[in-house]
Amino acid sequence: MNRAALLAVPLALLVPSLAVAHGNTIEISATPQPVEVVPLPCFPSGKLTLGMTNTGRKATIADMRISGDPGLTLSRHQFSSYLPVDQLVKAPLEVTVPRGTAPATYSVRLQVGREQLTAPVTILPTPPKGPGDNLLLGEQAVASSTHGNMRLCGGVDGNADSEQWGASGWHDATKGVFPDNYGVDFIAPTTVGRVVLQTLDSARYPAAVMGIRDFDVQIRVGSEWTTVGEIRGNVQGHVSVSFTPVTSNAVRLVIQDSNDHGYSRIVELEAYSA
Ligand SMILES: [Ca+2]
Repeated sequence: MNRAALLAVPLALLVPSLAVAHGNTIEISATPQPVEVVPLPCFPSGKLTLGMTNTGRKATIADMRISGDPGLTLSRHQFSSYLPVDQLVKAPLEVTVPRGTAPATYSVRLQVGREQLTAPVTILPTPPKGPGDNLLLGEQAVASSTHGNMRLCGGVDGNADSEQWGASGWHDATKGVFPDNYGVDFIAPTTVGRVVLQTLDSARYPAAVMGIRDFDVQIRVGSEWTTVGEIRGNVQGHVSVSFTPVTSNAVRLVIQDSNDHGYSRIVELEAYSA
C-alpha cells in the first residue's frame, strides 16, 4: 500500500491494524506486588497501579484485559490507552473482597495481546476490635453529605494526620448549612464509651480557624438516637468525649457549627468501648 492509499484509510480501520502489528511490544506492569487487601469497607487497601509501556517503534493503541480469581471484585476489567513510544501509561485498579474473607493469596491477571502478567493479591486479617481498639476503623461510614473533592471513608480510614487532610479527610457538601452528620453503622451491637474526634488542625489550617466548633455525640439503640456528649466552642484539633458505655448499633457526630461557619471537617473519628 503506497503512502497516499494509507492516508486514505479511515482512522478507525487504521488504528486496530497498528495495534495488531505491534501487539508484542507492550510491557505490562503492576505495583505494588503483592497488593494487600483488608476486608473492611472503608479501609484504604487494595490499590494497584497498572502500567503499559510501548517498547515498539510506533505509537499504538492497546487494550489490557483484567480478570481476577473468584471472590475478588475489581474496579475495572479493561484498560485501553493510546501509547506513545517508550512512555509508561498508568491506570488505577481497586481490588476489594467481602467482609469476613479469610486471609489468603489470590491473583489478578493482566493481558495485552499475547503478553500476560499475574499480580498477587494478599488478603490480610481484619484489624482487632477488642478493648482498646478503635471500633470505627475501616467500618462503613455514613454521612449527611460528602463534598465531591473528599471521600466518605476519609474520616474512618485510620489516618488522623491533618497534614494529609486532602487525601484522608472528610467534609460535607453543604457549605454554611448545619447540622451535618458523620458516623458509622455497626454490623453488630457494639459497646461504646468514648468517642475521639480529630478535626482539621494543620499548620496552615489550625482548628481554631477551620475546625469543628459545636457538635453532639450521639449513639443509636434500636432506632432511637441519644445524645451522650455536647461540645461547644471547641478550638482544639483533638477532642475526646467519654460517657457511660452503651451497647449501640451506630455512632455519629451531629455537627452544629465550625469555626469558619463553612464546612464540617473530620480528619478521623474514632470510638472505643471505654
Ligand atoms: Ca482520615
